[in-house]
Amino acid sequence: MAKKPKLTHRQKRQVSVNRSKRLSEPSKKSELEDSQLGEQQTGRVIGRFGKHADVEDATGLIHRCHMRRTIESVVCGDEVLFRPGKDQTLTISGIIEAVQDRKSVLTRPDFYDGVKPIAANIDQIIIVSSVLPTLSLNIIDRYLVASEDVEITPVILLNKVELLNEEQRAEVEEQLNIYRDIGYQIVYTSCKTKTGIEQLASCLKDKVSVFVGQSGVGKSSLVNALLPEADEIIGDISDNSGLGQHTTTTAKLLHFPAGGDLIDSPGVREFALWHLPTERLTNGFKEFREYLGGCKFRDCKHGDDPGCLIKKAVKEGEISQQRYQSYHKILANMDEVRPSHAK
Ligand SMILES: Nc1nc2c(ncn2[C@@H]2O[C@H](COP(=O)(O)OP(=O)(O)OP(=O)(O)O)[C@@H](O)[C@H]2O)c(=O)[nH]1
Ligand SMILES: [Mg+2]
Ligand SMILES: [Zn+2]
Repeated sequence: MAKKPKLTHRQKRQVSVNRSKRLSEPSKKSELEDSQLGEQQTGRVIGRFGKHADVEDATGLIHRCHMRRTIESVVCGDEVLFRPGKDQTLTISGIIEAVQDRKSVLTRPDFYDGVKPIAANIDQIIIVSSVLPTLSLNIIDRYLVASEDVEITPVILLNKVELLNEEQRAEVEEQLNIYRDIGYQIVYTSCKTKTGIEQLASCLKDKVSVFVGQSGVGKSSLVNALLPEADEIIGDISDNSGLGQHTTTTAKLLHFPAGGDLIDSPGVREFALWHLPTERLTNGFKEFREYLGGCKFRDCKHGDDPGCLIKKAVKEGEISQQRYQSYHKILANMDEVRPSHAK
């Protein structure tokens, strides 16, 4: 008996990609007949689940669509060319034929597939954090790096602020002022008391925004506070961790009556950063940029290297100690969590 050939990692990955492609191909029977489809038109993806997508046409009608096999990926916010189904009584009647070039795309690394898109054509990323169980600046820093890397403006939002007493509030503001000082917008909200909801609404007006943040910080609660008719499902918080249980499971795009859209997506809770080369991580700390290239050694690690301008800026108070430590923490962690094939 011939020995089974040993596959390289790359070949194994290709085999698995081919297999999943075969699985996702519609059977001949279910493929839509040309005669069942209307004229090609433009639309926008407002929902994405399994192998289907909801496409909104120019008149606001929603068509549940299949996708042509040639299409690599379709995500919420995508502008597409599609053909609606003539028979609207079918649950899935149309087909997406092409995805238009994306103005921006939020991505996340996938262990097997490399980098995967999560949402497209977004203007700003709202990084939602909460004071419960604790405010994690390191997580905010990771989301900031991811936002800077895809060149989409981030906004930092702190929710559940009604839980803070005056002293705690002052402490939290002092911590977040580091971000304000380097040019990021900060919004404080409470879904319980409706504090800051109006300010948030004006920050989202006429823009396409996406909420990101850990489970349980209150993303869907904020959606409901902004758009009561959205009626998003709100999760319970686990007593042990103070974190949520991943309640929202499909991505959707919602419209504000006064203008602007909001994407609440489950895929953007965790921004792993291991797909980023170190230079891109460093560049994601935007206050570091003006010093980069000026260190004594070209391959400066900005640690204890002699002649490091970043370190000097930290010593002189130009760069916050907190952000500097956070940078090194992310850097150290990236090597630990990066899958071996991506090293
Ligand atoms: N005290 C307080 N609790 C809040 C506030 N906003 C949301 N919560 C609670 O936080 C919990 C989680 O809220 P969700 O809106 O489901 O959180 P999420 O971020 O959408 O979570 P996932 O969908 O799992 O990612 C619920 O128990 C909410 O009632 C707030 O401003 N104050
Ligand atoms: Mg949710
Ligand atoms: Zn340096």
